[in-house]
Amino acid sequence: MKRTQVLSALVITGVLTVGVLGFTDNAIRSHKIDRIDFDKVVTATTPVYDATLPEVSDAGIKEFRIPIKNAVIEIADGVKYQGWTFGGTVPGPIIHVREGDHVRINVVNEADMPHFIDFHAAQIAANVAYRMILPKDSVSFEFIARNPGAFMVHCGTPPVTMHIMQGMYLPIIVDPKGGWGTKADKEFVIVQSEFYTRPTADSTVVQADWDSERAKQASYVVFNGRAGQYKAHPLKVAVGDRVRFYVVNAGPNFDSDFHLVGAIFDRVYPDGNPQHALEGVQTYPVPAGGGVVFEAVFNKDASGEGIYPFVTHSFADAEKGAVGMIQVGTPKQFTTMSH
Ligand SMILES: [Cu+2]
Repeated sequence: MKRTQVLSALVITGVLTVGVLGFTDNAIRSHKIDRIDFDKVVTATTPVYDATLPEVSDAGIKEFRIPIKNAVIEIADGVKYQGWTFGGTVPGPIIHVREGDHVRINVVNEADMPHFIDFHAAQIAANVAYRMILPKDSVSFEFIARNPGAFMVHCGTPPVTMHIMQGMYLPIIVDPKGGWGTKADKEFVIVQSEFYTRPTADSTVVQADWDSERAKQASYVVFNGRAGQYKAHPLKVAVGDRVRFYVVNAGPNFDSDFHLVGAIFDRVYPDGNPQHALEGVQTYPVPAGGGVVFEAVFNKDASGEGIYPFVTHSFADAEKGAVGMIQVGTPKQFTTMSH
C-alpha cells in the first residue's frame, strides 16, 4: 500500500468516527490520528533516494513508529557501507507534519547496541524523551510541533559523531500554520551529510574510519545518503515551476553552502521560518544541525528549460559528492559541464 493510501485510510476512519458526533472542523482535525509505521512505509532508495516531500494529512495527532536497524547502504556508485539507520535507509524517512500538530514518537531498537533519538523540532526535556534505548527496548514520547521549519533528527548516543557518520539521521518538515505565502509546484527534501571511510579487502565495501572523522577529512559529502546520485537521475520539474527545497544539514561536521547554478533563490527562509524570509539570494549556509528552506522559480525567460546543478559551494565538498541536478522541462541535451 502506498504511503498516501495508508494515510487516507486512517484519516477516513478518523473523520467518520469524529464526524458523526458533530464536532467543528478544528475539533475534527485535532481528534484525527494518523499512524505511520516506518517498518512498513520505507523510502525508496533506488534508483535514488526519493527526495519528494511526502503529503501531509490534516490529522491533529500524528504517530510515527521508527525502527532502529543496521543496514548495508550504498554511499556512492557501487560502494557499500555497513550503516546504522532509522527505518533501514540513510537518511531515515522524511517526517512531514504541520505547526501545532501533536507528534507521537515510538522508537524501537532492533539493533545490537544502545541508541536514542533527538528531535530538533521538539521542546521537551532531554531526560524524558532522549534516553538511551537498549537493544530490544523502545521509547515513546509526544511533543507539539510549535515552530515551522526543516529540522534535523538524529541519534545522540556518545560519541555522537560516530552515530551520525554511521547514518543515524532524518529530516522532519513542519509546515507553517499560515502556509509559506507562495504555492510550490514541486517540493524536495535534501539532507547533506559526510561519510568517513577506508577501504577493505573487498573493493566494493568500505568501512568506517574514526581517525579521519576526528581529523574532519571526509571521504564523501553527499545529498540524501549517496554521492552524486541526482546527477544521473536529476530531480525533474516543469518550465514555470516554483520549487521548494527543504535542506537539512546532518553533518556531523561541515556547513553546507547551498547554491543552485544558473538560478537565484527567489526566497530563502533561514531555519525554515517564513518570518525570516530573504529574497534574491545566490548562496545561503545551512549549519550542521540546521535546516533552511529555499525557493526557486524556473520561468521560461529566467532559469528556463535546461539543467541546473545544486551544490554546496564549498567545492571540495561538492567534488566529494555533494552535487545533484535539476532538470527543467525536456532540454534537448544534457550539459557537459563538469560540476
Ligand atoms: Cu545511535
